[in-house]
Amino acid sequence: MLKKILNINGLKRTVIVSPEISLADVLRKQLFLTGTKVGCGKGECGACNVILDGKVVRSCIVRMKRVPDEAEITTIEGIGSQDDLHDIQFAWMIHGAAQCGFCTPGFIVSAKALLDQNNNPTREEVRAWFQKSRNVCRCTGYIPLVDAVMEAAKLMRGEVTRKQLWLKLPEGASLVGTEAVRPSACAKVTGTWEFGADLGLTLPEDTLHIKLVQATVSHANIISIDTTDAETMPGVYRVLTYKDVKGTNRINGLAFPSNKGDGLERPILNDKKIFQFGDAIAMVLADTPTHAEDAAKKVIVEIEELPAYMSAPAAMAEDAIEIHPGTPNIYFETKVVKGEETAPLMESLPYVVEDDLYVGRQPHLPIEPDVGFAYFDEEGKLIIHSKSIALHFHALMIAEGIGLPLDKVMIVQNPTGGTFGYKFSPTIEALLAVAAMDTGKPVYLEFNMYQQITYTGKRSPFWMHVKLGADKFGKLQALETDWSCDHGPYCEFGDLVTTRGSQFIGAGYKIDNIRGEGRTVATNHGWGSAFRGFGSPQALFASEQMMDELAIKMDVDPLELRYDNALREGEVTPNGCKLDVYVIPQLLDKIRPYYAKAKENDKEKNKNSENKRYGSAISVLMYSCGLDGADSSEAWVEITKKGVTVANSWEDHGQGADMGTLTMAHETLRKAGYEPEDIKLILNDMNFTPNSGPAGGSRSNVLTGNATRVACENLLEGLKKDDGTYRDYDEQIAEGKPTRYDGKWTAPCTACDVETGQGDPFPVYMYGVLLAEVEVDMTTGKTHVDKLTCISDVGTIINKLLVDGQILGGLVQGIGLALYEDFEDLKKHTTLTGCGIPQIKDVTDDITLLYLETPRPLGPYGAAGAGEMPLSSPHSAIISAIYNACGVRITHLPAYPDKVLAGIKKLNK
Ligand code: MCN
Ligand code: FES
Ligand code: FES
Repeated sequence: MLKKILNINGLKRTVIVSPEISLADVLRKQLFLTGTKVGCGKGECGACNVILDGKVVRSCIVRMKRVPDEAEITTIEGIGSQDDLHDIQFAWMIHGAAQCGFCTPGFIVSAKALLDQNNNPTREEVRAWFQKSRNVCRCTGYIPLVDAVMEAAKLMRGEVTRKQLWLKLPEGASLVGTEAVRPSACAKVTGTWEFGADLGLTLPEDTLHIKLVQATVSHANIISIDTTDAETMPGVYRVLTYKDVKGTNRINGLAFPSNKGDGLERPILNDKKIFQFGDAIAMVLADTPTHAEDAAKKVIVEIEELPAYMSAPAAMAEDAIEIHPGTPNIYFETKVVKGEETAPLMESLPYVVEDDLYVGRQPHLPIEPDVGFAYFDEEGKLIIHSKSIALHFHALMIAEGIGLPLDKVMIVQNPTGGTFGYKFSPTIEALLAVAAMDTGKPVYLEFNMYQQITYTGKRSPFWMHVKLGADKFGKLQALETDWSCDHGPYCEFGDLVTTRGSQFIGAGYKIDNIRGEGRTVATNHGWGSAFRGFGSPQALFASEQMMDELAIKMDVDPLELRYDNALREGEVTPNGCKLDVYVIPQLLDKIRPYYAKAKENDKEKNKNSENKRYGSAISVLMYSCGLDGADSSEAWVEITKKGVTVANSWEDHGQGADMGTLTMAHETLRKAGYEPEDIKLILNDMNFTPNSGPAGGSRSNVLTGNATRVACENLLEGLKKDDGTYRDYDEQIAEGKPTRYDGKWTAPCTACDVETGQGDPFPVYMYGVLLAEVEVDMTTGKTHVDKLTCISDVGTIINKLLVDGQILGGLVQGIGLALYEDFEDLKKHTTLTGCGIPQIKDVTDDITLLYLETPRPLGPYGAAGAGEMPLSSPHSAIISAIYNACGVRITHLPAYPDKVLAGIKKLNK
């Protein structure tokens, strides 16, 4: 042990520490300075950055033996507080730079060190500084962070005042469309927004720490699990296997009726088989995480290894055994049957293109790894705190498996450091439940980044073959599609994501005749979970690429081909239904001048360059808001002495559910004179909040926005006096009238028929067009995205900071999907860097956002959603821009340099 005296945030603190422990652990766990976050724990993300003797250090990799005695340390707590914000924190808020907020303290600490030595940096200097400090953000696309530093520098130089920058709305004004700052921003920028691992430190002393025994192979029969040695290890309380699970030990995957599986493929703790690398086979519960981890190594698992099918084609091979005995590996099929038979048509058409395309297993890479805890409350209810973005779904999906009645399972969402959809699936909820039920004690489980990456779900890869034909006038006449969705071993939402192939291959265009067939395939690679865009990045990559190939074949401009074929008033989607609004031609009109200029620039730059080639291209972005069919959401509101309380389960990944709810409620309630500060929010705690459905499918702004609006309208109706004014709380009570009102909204939609793909599944859609400009290094094959210009139509913009943030973050994940990100190699793709997370150097600082605001008939105050549209097909524009730069078309993502280089070499032969 070492005794150290440290000068932390200006205060002398004495700590007794192990020499090997990290500074981050001492700050967080011994000094409770939880503003410093731990993401990767390996020096890759900068979430843990602090200033040590004037230098930014990643505190997760600084061992205490290396920290000098009397070191001066500044953490986020020393930079400013909620009552006394630093200029950087203030600037971070007004630029919407904290989405989930998990990376925020680390960035602000780095920025402070930079501005202390240079209060007038250039944007390039700021970017270089964040790169050097290894700060990584998965939500924002980085631009708002650089904007915030530049603004903070101006404030610090006295060139502008906070008063000038802070949005002050006149009394009674609407919040809609403004840059009002989200309610959680102040806590996020001060490091006081308490994430799961922070709350974990507040649990009672007898809390048990869980560590998992996980599979190290991808497919095997389990012969035996021997826990004897582990049980005798120091500090161990219990070692649990499937035998200790009181229920069916299965997660309910909510399978479609036509799914050939029963939806109960996924064990909570594996019993007979291992289905994927990382499967949880046993849980050790001990007094400390280290004791649990040491004991987990002593559990002996005897297995018989089986052939592992690591892709859809491998699992579909004739000789492949059934991964889930009794269920075929192809367990769900769906078709598209629209218009005439396409085969004879294709024969007769002058222009036909076809290709094979692949979009892979993109990893979500939130900076906060999965974390949660559980305990029983005084009424005997099991309370599970996690990163769930589907509270009521998840309770339903685990109740039988753990063996508790549904009404005894309550899930609460912790402040969450990003999910990007992986938390649409339950992850550790059932494990926590099993542990709490077995022991009756509070239990805590946190993943490290390796477990986060190897255990949690991934984007489901699509293997697609697409054929598209046009007549001599360039009008699309026929589309044939075939797609296989590799959904990993667990079926949950696999059928649903497969239907996206029928809904979005060819979306946005008038194509009267379509035949298609898609299937969901069980494999032994990482299980498929929702990922932002949910099937549309796969589907649209195929059809957008085919549009570009067709344009080349026809020798027409790809923008004009899109323009000529874009859906117009009254025309129908591949599902045979009308759109909510018809705006794609207008969006193309708006982008046309930018596109023309980009092409000119490419020409100029290519004239003077040999080793670098430049190209640009566009893609149409489009996605739906809602779960298929009659999706619905609920909210309630209550008038109180202090104002109005609004409650819903609009789960927050980081996208801004708090601001969405506040704006929807305020827009309705301001008729009765309520101001934003009169509105209190209760969000995401099943003990209090109703079933609003998951925050997936970009549905919440529309569905929960509408439910919140309806609840507020019902309240106003209940408060209304005969003279048209509204009763206050006292008057309402005095008249014996109710104070609480519910609101529910259901989409007037019908799910698609799996035999034909025909239906009217969604109430609202989001649209965009992206122009990508890239540079390809002809000697290395390396692509850099130089510039993006995106025009979006997400209906009425509810909050400008939120929508800008959604679009920037989504587009940058699209750069990742196109160029860098994958989870394929179980040895290499196990860290943030290994998986290819875009760092600030990988992302252009030149992104222009343009908007068209077409009010949606069914959207609350005309709004659509925004979350997923920007990741629906940006990668297609980037891939086609690479083609336009150097003649190489990458149809199997990502476009790693070696693939591009191989293409260049082939062309040069
Ligand atoms: N919004 C708005 N005006 C509009 C449309 C949307 O102000 N016209 C705002 C909404 O109020 C909301 C946000 O934009 O705060 C996104 O709205 P919506 O598209 O309805 O999406 P949800 O609230 O249902 O959020 C889920 C969506 C999905 S599916 C994923 S995945 C996702 C995402 O949003 N994951 C995210 N955005 C994310 N953002 C962050 N930072 N982290 C994630 O993990
Ligand atoms: Fe320390 Fe990632 S760099 S947590
Ligand atoms: Fe940066 Fe979420 S705001 S990771």
